[in-house]
Amino acid sequence: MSRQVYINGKFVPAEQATVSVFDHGLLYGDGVFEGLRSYNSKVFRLEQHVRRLYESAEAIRLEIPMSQAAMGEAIDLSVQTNGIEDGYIRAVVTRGAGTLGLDPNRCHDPQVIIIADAIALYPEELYEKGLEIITSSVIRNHPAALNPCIKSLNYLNNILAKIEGLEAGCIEALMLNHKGEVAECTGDNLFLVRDGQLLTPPLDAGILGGITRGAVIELARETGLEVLETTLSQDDVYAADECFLTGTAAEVIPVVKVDDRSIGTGKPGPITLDLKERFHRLARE
Ligand code: PXG
Repeated sequence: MSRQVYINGKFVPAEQATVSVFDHGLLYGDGVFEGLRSYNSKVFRLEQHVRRLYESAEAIRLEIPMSQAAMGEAIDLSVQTNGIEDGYIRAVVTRGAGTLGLDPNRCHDPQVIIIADAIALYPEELYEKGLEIITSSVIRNHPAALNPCIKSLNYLNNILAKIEGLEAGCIEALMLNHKGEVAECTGDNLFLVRDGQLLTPPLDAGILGGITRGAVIELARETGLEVLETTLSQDDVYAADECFLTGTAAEVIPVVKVDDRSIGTGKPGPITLDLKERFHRLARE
């Protein structure tokens, strides 16, 4: 059976789930999205993702034509309808079809789309060996230009950094902010371990407040680790004992090299591996 895609209140076969070429989501990247994950057919931190979707929408003054509760139900239903156990879900809200001009007031029909699919996992080997990443020359969007807290359909900032990473043979790339501070990776947040403390850039470094990031901070505090949300430099990264990334797709993944510099022992560290296990259990419990 073909995939059933939710679009504006109905489930239709994937091939029939289409939007207008005049949709400002396409013409201008004018819209918002969320990437969620299901484990055993249950969506991880559904309410938080839905809240973030609505916060993103509010930030771009896009009114989503349904309640948060109805959105949550539609996301759950997308997973059930497609018989998905471990899956990846994309929720998208576009500004809708308008005219060939920026004016969002000419768009009257926001499109609500939910796609539930199987998850494409990173190879297990990467979790055992750890990632090698580079620092991209592309800086993260200035928060006063397009705040990285908004998960908008305009991901070019991250995509340009991702291209640079891929050209260097890396599946992730570290992005600095306009002040040269460590921000995050193209689709993952960054953590360091230094002297037994967990460090991660604060939201005002210009990052997306990752839901996995939040869960890992909670888990770390539960185990008695001190967690500091603090400004980090590239040198802090190079000098760290351990480094890892967090994200819905990656969960917790160790980083062992940044810009050809080995981090710590050059192997995934004990605190990273412990948090990776704890998150794995939390997501599946
Ligand atoms: N930073 C950025 C810029 C992100 O886009 C994260 C951090 C991690 O946040 P969560 O809430 O997932 O812990 C993200 C989100 C994909 C994909 O298809 C993943 C993200 C964004 C866009 C696409 O893998 N990650």
